[in-house]
Amino acid sequence: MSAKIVTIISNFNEQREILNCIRAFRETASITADLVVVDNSSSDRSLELVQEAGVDYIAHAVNTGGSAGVIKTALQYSHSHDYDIYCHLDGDNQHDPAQLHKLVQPILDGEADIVIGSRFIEKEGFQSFFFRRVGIFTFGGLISWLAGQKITDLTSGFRAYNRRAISFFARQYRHEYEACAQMLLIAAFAGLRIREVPVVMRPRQSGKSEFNLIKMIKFPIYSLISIFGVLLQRKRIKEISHAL
Ligand SMILES: Nc1nc2c(ncn2[C@@H]2O[C@H](COP(=O)(O)OP(=O)(O)O)[C@@H](O)[C@H]2O)c(=O)[nH]1
Ligand SMILES: [Mg+2]
Repeated sequence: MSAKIVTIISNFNEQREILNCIRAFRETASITADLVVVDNSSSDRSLELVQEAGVDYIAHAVNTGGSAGVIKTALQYSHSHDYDIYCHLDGDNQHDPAQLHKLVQPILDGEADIVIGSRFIEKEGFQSFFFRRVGIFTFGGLISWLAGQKITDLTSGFRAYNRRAISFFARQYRHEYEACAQMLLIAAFAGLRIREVPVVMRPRQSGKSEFNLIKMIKFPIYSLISIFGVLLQRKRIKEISHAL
């Protein structure tokens, strides 16, 4: 029996790239999967373009203040539509659908619950800018140590989640998580197996990254507070994960 897979594209004001992203998926995806776009209340024409392209979509009525809100919706959608695997692509076309099989295979082989596409294993393609790499490296080390699992590309959204991970985050874990980093620590405490695979990412061609100067300053402070918050809830996370 083949796995039921959904690929969800995160969109916020990606009018210049969203169609390239959809086209790349349709023409080059290395897996068979349904396609859904989650729009985080874009103010440009991107949602219209998605509608014109005839892709299924979910449109948030209000912006959730960052991409984590899209991932929550995507996990809930995957759960309520009974998918075995949810693959995530960013709408800025940085993630290559031709590499999706790399994310899905460890799940099909029963080796992982969450697979992260990491650009820092083979160090090819877009590597992000220096200060962000320093942040990813520092917090990656901290999270890897606390989680007991090696994570090199903490902020990579290019991921696949299996049924256990989908179910845990959609159904059991009701608390807030703001960032990718915090989410991975929660996952590790819940006993979910995280695995990284090497991928090559493209640089963003247009639009703006959500990591601007203010976020770069806030990131280490927020991350430390949220990591501390997760540590305090460690016991409870373990308890609810037993209900999986
Ligand atoms: N800036 C921003 N991006 C969002 C939001 N919601 C969803 N996204 C999408 O999240 C994805 C990743 O964002 P991006 O800024 O490229 O992150 P980066 O690649 O890690 O620098 C993109 O596909 C955005 O369109 C939001 O509220 N703000
Ligand atoms: Mg991006």
